[in-house]
Amino acid sequence: MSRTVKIEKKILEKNDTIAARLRNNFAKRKLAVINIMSSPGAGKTTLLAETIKKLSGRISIGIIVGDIATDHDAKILEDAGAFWAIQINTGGRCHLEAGMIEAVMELAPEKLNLLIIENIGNLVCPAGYDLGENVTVMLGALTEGIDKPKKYPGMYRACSRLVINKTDLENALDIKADDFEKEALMVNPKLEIFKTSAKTGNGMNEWCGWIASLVNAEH
Ligand SMILES: Nc1nc2c(ncn2[C@@H]2O[C@H](COP(=O)(O)OP(=O)(O)OP(=O)(O)O)[C@@H](O)[C@H]2O)c(=O)[nH]1
Ligand SMILES: [Mg+2]
Repeated sequence: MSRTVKIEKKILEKNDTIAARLRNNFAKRKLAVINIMSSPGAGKTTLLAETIKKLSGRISIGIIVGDIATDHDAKILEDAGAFWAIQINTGGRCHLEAGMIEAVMELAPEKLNLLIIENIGNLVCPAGYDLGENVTVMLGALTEGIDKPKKYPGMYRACSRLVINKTDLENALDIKADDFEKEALMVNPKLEIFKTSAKTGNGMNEWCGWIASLVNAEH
């Protein structure tokens, strides 16, 4: 058992070293970087596709998407107007690691001014792996139920922003976004919160306004 813990510690230390190097390189390039995490199907790709459609005329957005298999999401985001979109298939690993990001950044075009990393849908492991980002965003969907912040506190504490998505389904689910917000704030009172429907566009102006404000901001 103690051997397992030691190996895990070593992997995380290696990840942190690469993440620090990445952060340094992102800063040199003046590149804002977001790591967005959620459970599978909460709406990351849909939200990002709508975000890119709104902002791609003004901002060169690069996307790195992690999934266990398929290039489905990268294709959607490329079609939405991403300046650069690349898919990482982990084959079975349930999270992205800094080494994977560093490897694909060798292919990134110079002209990017915002990089968004869509992490693998999973409410546990991605929270433990620094990817050199400036901002960590958690996306919770009303369809998951409002007990999730308390059941997965590590993820909610690892993030500084929370998007509560699928607000169009409030009535159908009989779950209020305001109640989800209260639960999340009990776990992490510092969360800054957006409420969106990537389907109807509700709340998208506030979310996209914040995303745009990250470009050229001091990191
Ligand atoms: N009603 C509703 N459906 C949504 C919303 N956002 C996403 N969806 C739907 O939810 C499903 C999953 O959305 P995705 O964007 O693929 O979710 P994801 O988080 O990227 O999923 P993974 O990458 O597999 O983890 C799709 O059928 C979307 O159309 C929303 O705001 N409202
Ligand atoms: Mg996706």
